Amino acid sequence: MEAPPFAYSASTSSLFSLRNKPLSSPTITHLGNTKPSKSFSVGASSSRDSVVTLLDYGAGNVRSVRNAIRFLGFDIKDVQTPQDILNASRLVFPGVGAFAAAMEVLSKTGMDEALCSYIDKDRPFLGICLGLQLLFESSEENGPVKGLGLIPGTVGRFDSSNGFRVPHIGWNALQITEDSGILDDVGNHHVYFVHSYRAMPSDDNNEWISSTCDYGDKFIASIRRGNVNAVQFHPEKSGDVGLSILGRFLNPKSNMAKKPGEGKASKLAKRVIACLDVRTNDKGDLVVTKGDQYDVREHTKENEVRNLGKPVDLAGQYYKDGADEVSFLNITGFRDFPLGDLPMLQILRYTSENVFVPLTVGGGIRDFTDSTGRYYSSLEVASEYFRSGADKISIGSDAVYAAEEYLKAGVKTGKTSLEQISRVYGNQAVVVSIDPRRVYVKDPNDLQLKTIRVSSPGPNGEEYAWYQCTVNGGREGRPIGAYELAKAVEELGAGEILLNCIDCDGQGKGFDVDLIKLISDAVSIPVIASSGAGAPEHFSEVFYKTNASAALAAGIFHRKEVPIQSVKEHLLKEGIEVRI
Ligand code: 1PR
Repeated sequence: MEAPPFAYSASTSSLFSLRNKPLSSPTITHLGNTKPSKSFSVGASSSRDSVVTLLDYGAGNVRSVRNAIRFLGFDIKDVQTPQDILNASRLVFPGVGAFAAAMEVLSKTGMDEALCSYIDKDRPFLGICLGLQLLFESSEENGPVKGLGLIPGTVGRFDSSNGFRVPHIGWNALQITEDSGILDDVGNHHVYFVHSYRAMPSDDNNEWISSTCDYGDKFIASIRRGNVNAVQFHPEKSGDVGLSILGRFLNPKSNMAKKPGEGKASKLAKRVIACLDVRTNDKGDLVVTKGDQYDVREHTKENEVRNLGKPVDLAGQYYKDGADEVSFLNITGFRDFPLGDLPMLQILRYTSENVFVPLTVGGGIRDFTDSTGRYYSSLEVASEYFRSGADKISIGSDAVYAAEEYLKAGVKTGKTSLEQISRVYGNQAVVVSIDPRRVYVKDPNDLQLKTIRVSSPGPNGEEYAWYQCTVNGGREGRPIGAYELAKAVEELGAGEILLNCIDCDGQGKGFDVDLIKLISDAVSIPVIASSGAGAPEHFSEVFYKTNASAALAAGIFHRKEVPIQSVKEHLLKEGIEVRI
């Protein structure tokens, strides 16, 4: 098997040579690449001021952090040696991957000592996510594992037994202490978190804490001492609010050109996600399309693929409109090979330069042998997506096969794409997209699969149904239900479920509440409700009646029937917390 193109499992001598190797970058215009106007100008006054040193040890996607720093008008110098850390005038450390692997790299390269010395001298530092956790004494993640030991305390896993979904994914409010530095003005706003482990406040670390967050437990959302800052959330994925936090760190003297507007954040917000189904049309251009029950062709003589716009332009528009996340589904990925599909990777690259909320990409994530006999593991495919700007990847067909195999054998092989990718990138980076179709039955005892009593009877008066999983874009039904699949993929390492419904897709009559309730009650990972949104009321209905953490829509946004802002205003009016 090929070695994965990321660094921390490889020898540390290759540490800085492997990462972010771009594929060739053809100029592609049909994707759309309109640059949204910048709402910030933080700018630096001298050329030395304009350089930010970035510690990227090659364990995953820090492209978004790079993009955000560049967007704010700064250049990046990558750390190559421990001395680069000591010479930095300001250092950003966006930790990614698992705690133990990160510590191993830092100690093998001598970066650990350089970091401790830099921080001890109170030099400007910003740690992000794992970059905060590593400052603590130890972590329970695959451990205990020793950390840098600068802050008293142990990083532990969230407790999901109290009903809170783990990973903690989404937009949450902060409780800010008085001297919060770069977090000034953030108190009333949501910022984006994605993690399963967290550090807890104690008498010993109290003096470090600049904000906490409430998610089942009260955990440390940020620390500050002098010029040393670290945040558990992702400023580079927190929209305008996040950019303003980064901007204040990069240039403390700057007055941000635009302060985030007023909000009323108090807890975890429900997310509204815009989804772009992408595929090549008959002219060979990659377009955003949208199906009715997965049929994306116009019912005309030409029978063309429905073309609803350019992917990069639409993603940029949805970001400006307030989407909490943007998902790209390469809907013919099951038959094409995504690494041969440069435009899809280009879409991610262009989009991530200007869109500062999480990006998910799905389609075709599986092992593949190309026409020359070259074998690519699903991990390589996912790695390329991450390097191109994805924050999460979504697996469809391959997750169905993995779940079937697991349920049949009763043991995990550790070899499925789901297991491999979540082991390397963490389960918060792995979404499983389910494409079920409702199958009505007269008698629930006829089946061994989970059957539910449906709220409206089937065509022949059937009162029960099960939800059959499909693969290959709904083309093939499989002998496994959505309920069985969801539980199996949670065990295999999925961090989130994107729950489509073929019957409801493109119908505009509302989400399949029966299905979404069934699945969101069955698992303890977040569930994204998808398919069928036709009006803002459908979003409030799904949040009232089910435990969905997010709701996704496509058609109503592409056809400009309902703006994202109207959905959010409606949810707020209904007393459902959303990010503004
Ligand atoms: O199997 O790993 O290659 O992944 C393929 C991915 O592509 C899966 O996530 C699968 O859901 C998706 N997909 C495949 N074919 C289609 C199709 O439409 N012909 N799209 C397809 C799935 C569902 C949602 C849609 C919502 C909301 N489309 O993406 O956006 O239903 O739509 P609405 O708000 O307009 O009702 P693999």
